Amino acid sequence: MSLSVSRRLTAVTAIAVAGLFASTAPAALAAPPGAAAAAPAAVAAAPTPPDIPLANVKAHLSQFQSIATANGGNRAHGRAGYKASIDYVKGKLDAAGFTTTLQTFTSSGATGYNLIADWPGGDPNSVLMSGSHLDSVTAGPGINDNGSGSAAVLETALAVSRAQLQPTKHLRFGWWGAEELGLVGSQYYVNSLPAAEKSKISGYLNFDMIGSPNPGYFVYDDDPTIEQTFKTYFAGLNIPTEIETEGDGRSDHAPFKNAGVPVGGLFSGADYTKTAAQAQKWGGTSGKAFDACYHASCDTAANINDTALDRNSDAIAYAVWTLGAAVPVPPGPSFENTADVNIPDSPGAAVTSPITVSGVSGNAPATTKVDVNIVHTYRGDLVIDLIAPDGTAYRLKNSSSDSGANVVASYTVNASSEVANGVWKLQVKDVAAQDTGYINSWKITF
Ligand code: DTR
Ligand code: CA
Ligand code: ZN
Ligand code: ZN
Repeated sequence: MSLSVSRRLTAVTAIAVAGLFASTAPAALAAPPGAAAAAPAAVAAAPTPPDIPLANVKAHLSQFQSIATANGGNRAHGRAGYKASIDYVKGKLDAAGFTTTLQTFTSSGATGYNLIADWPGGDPNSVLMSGSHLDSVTAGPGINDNGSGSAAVLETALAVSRAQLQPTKHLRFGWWGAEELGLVGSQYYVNSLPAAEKSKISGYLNFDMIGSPNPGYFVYDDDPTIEQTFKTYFAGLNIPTEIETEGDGRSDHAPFKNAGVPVGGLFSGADYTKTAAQAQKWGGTSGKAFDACYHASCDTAANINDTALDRNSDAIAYAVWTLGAAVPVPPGPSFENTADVNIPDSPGAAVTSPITVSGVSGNAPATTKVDVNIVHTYRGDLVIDLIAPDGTAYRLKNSSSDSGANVVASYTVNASSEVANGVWKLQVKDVAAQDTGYINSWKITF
């Protein structure tokens, strides 16, 4: 493991220079202050999803309100208002060219209905499904819970028709009955699917309460790719998001998740209280519920925040177009340090190269990517770790008898328990005598 003289001289003179922090973040995320902003990395351009017209979504909500008003004030399972809601949604989809199926089931002695709508075309063995429950509680019209999700999913489906979209995947949409009785309709649908059909569903996107009057922007943290799709969308709007933590089992994605289907979704909050920190970043009122009319008679057409409904509706379209078109999801923001850092031969101390991450909301993803470029004459000498801002070490590479030169590699780390912002470090230690080298550059992508 001897060094050539020139290599040795280089190694001796190599010094750490001021870190050059470049970020290739989505346009809306500025590079860290003082950083040399690199040109944004080229990413596969996802087909341009449409803007979902807020007025169209609100028109569906107005219909749901009228239906409730004309049918005892609610749209609950087993009541006339629910069946009228199903008939309204089905009529729109039939007219738009969807293949619709009305699935009936019985719950609490009443007939329930699921509506399934398939957009003709796409790979029948790779189905992207979007859904929402259409029923309300008996106490009120259920315009936010969950007219909001149902109207947004409906309008996204109608946008697919307007665009005559020809996605790679097969697109399916669902409106569930009797969710308020305990996810009855969606569970019935999943139970009714043969295993072979279940395995064709590449993802299920759930939208239950997405227009809360005192809104938060929550993203389900289930499937990492679906989660990243939504986070990338909101990052493009410079809107921070949080992970939805109220309860995995609390909406219609649960039966799909329990059946092994990748799931994700969006949520604007229910009866939990908005904190001061959340009000600081999202606006609205701290100390008040995200939706003070949750499961109450006041959950009417007035119980909606238009901005949240609009943004979440557009996010649904973005996800359907991006995931359905099977175009690689644009990566999240990345940050790089290109400063050379000399690695002393064993038994020298470990060295580190820092990257300061800022402007990234929430936690790092389960698929945090670390690209490493190390010049060294015997890479088997090297132990490489990623050190999170809180000091947690993630082993990237152990030492070995690999006598090859250099380490040019990508590692994927589940750093989802780490806050993204802060100082991350690449730590390298040479644990075998002779041979030295230096960290040439490294990059972290969220
Ligand atoms: N259970 C839903 C509302 C709800 C409460 N927490 C979450 C979390 C994620 C989605 C939905 C919800 C309902 O009452 O319909
Ligand atoms: Ca919009
Ligand atoms: Zn509810
Ligand atoms: Zn709901």
